[in-house]
Amino acid sequence: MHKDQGKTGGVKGYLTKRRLYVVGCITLLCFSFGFVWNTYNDTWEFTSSKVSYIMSNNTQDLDDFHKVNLLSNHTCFLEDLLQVKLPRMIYTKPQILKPSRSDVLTMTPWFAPIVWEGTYNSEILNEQFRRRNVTVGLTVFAIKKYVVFLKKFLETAEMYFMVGHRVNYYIFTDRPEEVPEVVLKEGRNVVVLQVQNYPRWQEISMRRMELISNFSQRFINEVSYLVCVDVDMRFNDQVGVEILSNLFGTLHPGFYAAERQSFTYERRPASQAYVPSDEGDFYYAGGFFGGTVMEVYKLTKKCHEAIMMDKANGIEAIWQEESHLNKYFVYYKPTKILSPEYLWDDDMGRPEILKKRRFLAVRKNHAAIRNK
Ligand code: UD2
Repeated sequence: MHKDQGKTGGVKGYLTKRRLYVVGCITLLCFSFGFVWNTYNDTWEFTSSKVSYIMSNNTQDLDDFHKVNLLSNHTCFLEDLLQVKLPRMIYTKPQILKPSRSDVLTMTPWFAPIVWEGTYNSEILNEQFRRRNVTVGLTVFAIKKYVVFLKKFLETAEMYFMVGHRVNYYIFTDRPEEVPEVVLKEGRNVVVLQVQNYPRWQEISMRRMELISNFSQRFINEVSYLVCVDVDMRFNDQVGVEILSNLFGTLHPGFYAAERQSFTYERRPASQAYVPSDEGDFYYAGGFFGGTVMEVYKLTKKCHEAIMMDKANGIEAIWQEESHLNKYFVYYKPTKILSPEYLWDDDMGRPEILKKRRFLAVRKNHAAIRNK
């Protein structure tokens, strides 16, 4: 027998006894290492799932603990817990027994808040909306001579409207070349939408419903909310995310304290805007409403259809689209209502309840500006 053959004759000339011994030792070492490694991992998994178990519910019985342990998926829960970071939110605590305003109604009977100065904290609201990276669309019509209002409107909007948020100004006009250039802050854009004009100012005012609904296909891809306002206005104080909600309307400055009977709703049953004398909550202004693009689409489409039906029947509502808006809000209640702070006219004086005048009518000479 060859000296390298030994008792394992089968491996003749290939593995010697000594080599086999070395291979055996290495194999044994590998197995031992694997066992130690697995045991270490199992112990770690056990420990980490135990941490998550303890954190989640320390009153569970042992069966539950085993279930949790089995379900655990190699995640290091402890590390995850250490990574959870939430911003601190420091502000004055709300006081249940001390309402912030007791001089005005701050909630409707259908639980829609009415927004007055003192009823909200803009720091909390700004934080919530910024996290959602919300973009707001502001629609405004400047047809014919009304382009003259755009400069002041846009300049003051840059100072006070949705400060710190993303804004698209959608300017509907028949005179795109007359839209003034205004310096805009970051994240804010002017979009000029060329539209036709009409001879009568009433028609221009009413057609806003049709145009906003027609452009909603575009708006839905670009903004989350739409705010629809008159152009012969200027911002005079902050108008921020506190106004945003699914569907909102604004109390008309001339009627916020009036009784139902004095609201200038359309009272002729022949009109689609007709509201019976024993219905209605508030009188809303045509010059400031809004909501999500979808809700504004539904509102403007419905109002436009009603306007067209009236036209076919040879009737025009007393306050044009404002009458149709008011009819809509009787049956589709707004989810938030803006106080007259958000649409004021200094000709109405300065009542005590009005802590801010955020959006003010610009005085205009009707004869000189309308139908021109
Ligand atoms: C009230 C309403 C307005 C509308 C109107 C209907 C308020 C503050 N305003 O405003 O929203 O319901 O009654 O009668 O509640 N426009 C033009 N070119 C024109 C005419 C009008 O661009 O030639 C646009 C412009 O955006 C203007 C808006 O239509 O702001 C409403 O017209 P208005 O301001 O002359 O009507 P007014 O003041 O009676």
